[in-house]
Amino acid sequence: MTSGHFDLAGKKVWVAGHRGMAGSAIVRRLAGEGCTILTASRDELDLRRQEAVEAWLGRNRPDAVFMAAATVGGIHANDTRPGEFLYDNLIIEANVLHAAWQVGVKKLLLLGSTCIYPKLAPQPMPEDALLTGPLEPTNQWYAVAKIAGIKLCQAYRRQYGADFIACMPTNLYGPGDNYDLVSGHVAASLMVKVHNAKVRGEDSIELWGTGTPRREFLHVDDLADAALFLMCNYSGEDPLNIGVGTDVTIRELADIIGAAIGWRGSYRFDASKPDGTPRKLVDVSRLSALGWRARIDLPDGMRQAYAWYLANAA
Ligand code: GFB
Repeated sequence: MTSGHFDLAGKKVWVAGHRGMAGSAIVRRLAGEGCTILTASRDELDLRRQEAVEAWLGRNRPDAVFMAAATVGGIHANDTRPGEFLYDNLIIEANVLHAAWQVGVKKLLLLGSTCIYPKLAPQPMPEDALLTGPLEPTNQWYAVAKIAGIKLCQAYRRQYGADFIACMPTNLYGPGDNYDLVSGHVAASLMVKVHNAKVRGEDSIELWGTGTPRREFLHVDDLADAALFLMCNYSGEDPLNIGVGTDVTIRELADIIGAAIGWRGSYRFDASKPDGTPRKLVDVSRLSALGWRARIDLPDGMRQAYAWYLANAA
């Protein structure tokens, strides 16, 4: 593992995907760093168009790139839109990384995902579990694209000496999430379901699957802090996990969200929806050894995320 300091002050920093939950948190976190933050709206720049990406990067010439742009969604979206999840993510990563290398970007951080690990990886999952077994079928398309992104970073580092690094954040929650019940991830979806049940005076909500899978949840402000930490302090070929080190069952998550919102009730289980990977807890020992750890615990983070939802999205 290699460390090396990269200073953001005075630099031009592009946050690709600044409208998404992770990208917008990185923009908020960069505010005090003394850098010029570059963003491009989807109307201005379609990242799936290679010439457009090359032209935009050629004009703007960032020093550093946070690569947070991706087509993302929860387990159902991953399972039912395989073409979009594979094509969009492959082409966006290839366009951004290649053009970034061409214009001489000095540092790039790619956000991956813990779904890159085999379905039955050892728990907690160490970084070297990558490519040691079959993927979870529901999100294999997204996982293959993210694995390709990690490999692009490694390949450009080896062949061209580009300082491109990759990280694997665990499941995220927080301000700016996708609150759509069909395409969203579990944390935001359960927040909406519990909120609606409370408002309507209902005493039960629906959970997909069995409620028994275990997931680890990282507040997106912690993710943004970790992303800046790695951008400034890490330079190496090995991708690094970002997580909190503990997980909960989906049923326990629903209880935590209920407590944050002030609702208690029972759960109906929809067996027609998939459970996905039984457990997805990352081994955070490499990131801890570098000196970073998450600060926001799940009950506090959920209360804060719900306050944001009430103020901005409910
Ligand atoms: O967050 P989630 O959609 O994705 O679902 P994954 C996590 C677990 O929550 C699954 C259950 O076991 C779901 O069956 N669940 C229960 C629900 N109720 C609900 C609900 O109302 N909505 C949703 N969405 N889930 C995704 C991957 O996997 O995680 C992506 O598909 C990505 O590729 C992302 O890696 C971080 O954690 O299973």
